[in-house]
Amino acid sequence: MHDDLLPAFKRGDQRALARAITRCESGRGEELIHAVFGSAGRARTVGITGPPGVGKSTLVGVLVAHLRRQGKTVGVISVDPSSPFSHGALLGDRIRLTEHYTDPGVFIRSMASRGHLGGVAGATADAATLMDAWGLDVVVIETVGVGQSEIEIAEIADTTVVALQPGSGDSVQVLKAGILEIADVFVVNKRDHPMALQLERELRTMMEMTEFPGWTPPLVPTQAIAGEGVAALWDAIEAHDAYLRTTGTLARKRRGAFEHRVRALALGALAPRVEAAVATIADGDPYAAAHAVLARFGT
Ligand SMILES: Nc1nc2c(ncn2[C@@H]2O[C@H](COP(=O)(O)OP(=O)(O)OP(=O)(O)O)[C@@H](O)[C@H]2O)c(=O)[nH]1
Ligand SMILES: [Mg+2]
Repeated sequence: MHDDLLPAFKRGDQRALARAITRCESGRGEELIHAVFGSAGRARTVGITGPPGVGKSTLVGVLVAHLRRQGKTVGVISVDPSSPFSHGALLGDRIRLTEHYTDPGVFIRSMASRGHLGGVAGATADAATLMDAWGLDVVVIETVGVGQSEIEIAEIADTTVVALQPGSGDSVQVLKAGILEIADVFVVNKRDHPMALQLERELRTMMEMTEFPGWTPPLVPTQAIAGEGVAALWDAIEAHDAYLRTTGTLARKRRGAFEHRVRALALGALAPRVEAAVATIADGDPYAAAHAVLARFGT
């Protein structure tokens, strides 16, 4: 089925991992995922999200360095659903990981949805599964923005870090957009900025007004360009991981992520068939027409 891809993947060949991800991205990864998903579930997955320019990539870069010093191998997935063309030459620049490109313990990939049934979140989930099954210890997923697909991608990760920056006035916007609900850890980056303490105060006030069932997200100030706060950030991620494991929340969370993927795949497969049926249905009562469409699927 997969020519030489699967054996090479299992041997730990990095190019095989890259090819496997490409195959999944283009919607041809079903058999591959089937063959390797039993080996996944060991990696720690961390999502890093937040508005453009807050320093997510700089943070990922220093986090990768921190993890490498601990001897951990790391996969990085950079997702930018808003610009499917930000590949190739732009990638190194955009994700600021150039110093890690030659490190065999670091695997870096940018994502697009292309032909994937589950959209960009589905392609990202497959890439994370592949990196995990391939044997990377930590998978970091960077997503730009605060839209629905970012929130979806956050659902895939065990721990979601929401990064904000001072002086942007977007803290309230971000929190309105449902980001407060998905954050397991808050980062206030650019703490060298004069407004940094004010943003921290704003966030703490908002958090005091919120009921957190179980886990209260810690707030970690960082200065990513200087590598400051990165150890505290990883400690916060580890603390969240310990919470997930000791309370049984991890199993629930992963079940949620699993259902999310299954739903996306099933609906993704169904959507074009519904579209085709709708196009051929005669004008008239929309309810009766909807029933007629469903009847074609035995519903
Ligand atoms: N002053 C200051 N600047 C920083 C800090 N961290 C990152 N920057 C700068 O902020 C800019 C954006 O950094 P990126 O890491 O590319 O931000 P990003 O969130 O990944 O950006 P997108 O991927 O485009 O959304 C760069 O010019 C960084 O050098 C920091 O702690 N302090
Ligand atoms: Mg970035």
